[in-house]
Amino acid sequence: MKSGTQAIRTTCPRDCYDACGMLVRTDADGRVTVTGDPEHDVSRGALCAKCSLAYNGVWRDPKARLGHPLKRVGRKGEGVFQPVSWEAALAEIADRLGHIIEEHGGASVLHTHYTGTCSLIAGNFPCRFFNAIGAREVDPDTVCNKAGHAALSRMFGTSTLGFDPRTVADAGTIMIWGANPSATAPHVDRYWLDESGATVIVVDPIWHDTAAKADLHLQLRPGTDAALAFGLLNAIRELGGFDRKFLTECTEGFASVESQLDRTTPAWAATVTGVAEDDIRAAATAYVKGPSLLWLGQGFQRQRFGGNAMRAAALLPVATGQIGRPGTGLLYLNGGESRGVDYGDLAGGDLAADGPRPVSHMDLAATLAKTDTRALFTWNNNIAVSSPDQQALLNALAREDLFQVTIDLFQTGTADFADFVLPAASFLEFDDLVASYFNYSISAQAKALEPVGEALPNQEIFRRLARAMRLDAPALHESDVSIIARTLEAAEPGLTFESLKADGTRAVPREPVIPFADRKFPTRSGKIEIASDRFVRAGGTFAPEAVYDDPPGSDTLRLLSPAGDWLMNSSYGNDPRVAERARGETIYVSAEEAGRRGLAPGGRVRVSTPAGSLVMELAVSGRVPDGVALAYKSPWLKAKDGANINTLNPGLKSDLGQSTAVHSLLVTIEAV
Ligand SMILES: Nc1nc2c(c(=O)[nH]1)N[C@H]1C(S)=C(S)[C@@H](COP(=O)(O)OP(=O)(O)OC[C@H]3O[C@@H](n4cnc5c(=O)[nH]c(N)nc54)[C@H](O)[C@@H]3O)O[C@H]1N2
Ligand SMILES: Nc1nc2c(c(=O)[nH]1)N[C@H]1C(S)=C(S)[C@@H](COP(=O)(O)OP(=O)(O)OC[C@H]3O[C@@H](n4cnc5c(=O)[nH]c(N)nc54)[C@H](O)[C@@H]3O)O[C@H]1N2
Ligand code: SF4
Ligand SMILES: [Mo]
Repeated sequence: MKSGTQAIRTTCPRDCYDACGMLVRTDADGRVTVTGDPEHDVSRGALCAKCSLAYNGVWRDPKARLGHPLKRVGRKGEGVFQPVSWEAALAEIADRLGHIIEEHGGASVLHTHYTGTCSLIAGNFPCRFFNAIGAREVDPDTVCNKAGHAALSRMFGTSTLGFDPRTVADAGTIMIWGANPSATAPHVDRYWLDESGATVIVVDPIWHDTAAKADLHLQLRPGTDAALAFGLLNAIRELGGFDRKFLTECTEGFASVESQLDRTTPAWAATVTGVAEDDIRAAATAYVKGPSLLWLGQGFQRQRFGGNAMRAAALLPVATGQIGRPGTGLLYLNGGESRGVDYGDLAGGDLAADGPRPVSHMDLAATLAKTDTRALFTWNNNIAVSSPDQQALLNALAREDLFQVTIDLFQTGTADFADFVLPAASFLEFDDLVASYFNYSISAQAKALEPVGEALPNQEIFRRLARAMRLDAPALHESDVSIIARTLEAAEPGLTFESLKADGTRAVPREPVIPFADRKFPTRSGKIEIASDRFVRAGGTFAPEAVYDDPPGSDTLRLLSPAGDWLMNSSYGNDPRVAERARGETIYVSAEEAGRRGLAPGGRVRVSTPAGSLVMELAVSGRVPDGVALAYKSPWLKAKDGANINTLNPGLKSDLGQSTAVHSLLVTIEAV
């Protein structure tokens, strides 16, 4: 390090499995560089390419960042604003909000948020304010992973207590079902997976980089996951791989699964899924041999029967009793609860009393179109880009009688509609905590830079707004120092922020966790509830079923729009160096599908659903099977430029959790 250079250790809090350790270096001339922390276990000195560019680009660029509160002077969506002081902005917001609540009640205020930052305080504290005023929440997970949570939490009693990646040394097989770590967990992919020594099986319609290097890639037709799972179960039974003792002692309802198995032979599953029968048998053999870890991704449950697909895939460890021992188990997302994180406390759950029912993201556009919603707050997300029913949503956001406040780092397409845009400080600019959703760890997010302009952390914005509204519940004014200290004490007695900052990341608990080692499950019965009325009441079927989607007709393709390498949802789409690489306007199909339609690579095509259409650039790719079109999610969108892929999605729902089924869209593609 050059003399006079200062380095501050911190953590990337974006929505990513990795939670990389970072160094923010400031040299003697004041020049700042953001890099990976060489001493960090996960990232080992490198950040992903997108963050490397963005954190040394648009993320710190005062010309790109919002530096002052803005008040709208133009029409909604036009993006014309004038700067105002924090005092003036907060006073007027408090006044407008006060009147709306008085006349129409707290439930006429809607707030939508997600994981712009996953920092524990910045990601949760604002909910205290909304709970206190009785506002209505747009259920955040419904745009992402709710079907999976709804399935696993009913089955196991929790969806956030997954295998501990530290136990990988004990695993003989790792099965990755519907996740793409090569893009969404790049360091986990490169180090944890590659160094595991395990047999790796990937279940995914796309031949992505993790699939390409796996020992076995089960390239199923999208929407046939449950059929594949049942085919695997049939093969496993034939191999004598069922753990009958475990099934009897620890589960309820397996008979409803077993009664379907005679029919779901590997040969049948091969016909339905498009995966070779031999590969299904090989995967079953490797899984049974084990010990096996099953990583259930978030991508594959975004389909019509996503909840059922999740329940079916999760039967593999259940039927084989590969739970509660090192090197076994399943992981969806690891919640911070096992590290002492109390999300109810962070988000002020106690303040909610009997709050109004949350709204699904799938119903957001329709909800906003009605005049009973009078005010909208958006923070930590960019709904104009990421949410479905895009055209209807943009129309609803244009309602002149809807009072909108948006808090972001940037003037996003969503912010263009706001009456007030409030500048958020970035995670580099304040202290907070990060709890990885893959590893059992807790990390310091340490202030490394001064905020851009007058930007403030989310939590400080809501403390000030609470003050402006004369709301005096102590939780609304609690300091970050107090929350950090309490959270760390719960994570590990005696752990201070100072010592965590020195280490960057701390493994919590110190010893690897073996979930369900005691064979007790936090369900009502204490067992794994494979089949139950609770699923029926939630809109699903009693037991998981070997159902599947038929292949698309000859003129349509199934559109998958998962994460790509270059964007973090819509974030960084406004960084020119990132946008150029992200190729957000490209749609990929197989050479056969292009040929069948007479489409030339590089040509402009119209992609349509009954909900809308979009002009994109066609590319031919060997990674995409016949019957499928691939586009990456969420290129940056300014409303005046029109639309992105979410204009094609009318807000399809999955079977459980009112959650997104964005990967079930059928599209037509024709030359323009
Ligand atoms: N680079 C990057 N990283 C990210 C994000 C990003 O936008 N960019 N987003 C973050 C967020 S918000 C999330 S939720 C996570 C998600 O990260 P992951 O859990 O990895 O999920 P996705 O990448 O959405 O989708 C994973 C895979 O699901 C596959 N898939 C689609 N349909 C089916 C199906 O019917 N069956 C099966 N078996 N597979 C299917 C897709 O082909 C894709 O390869 O990533 C996070 N990390
Ligand atoms: N077609 C299609 N659509 C999808 C998906 C898909 O797979 N396909 N994936 C879905 C999924 S999994 C998800 S999670 C959603 C994600 O959708 P969004 O939640 O909209 O995600 P981002 O686009 O990253 O928006 C995050 C915003 O938060 C801002 N931000 C960052 N840090 C802070 C902060 O500290 N404070 C504040 N106030 N703002 C901050 C960023 O600048 C950015 O504008 O998209 C969903 N949409
Ligand atoms: S987004 Fe993920 S891979 Fe990229 S720097 Fe952040 S934690 Fe690391
Ligand atoms: Mo997500």
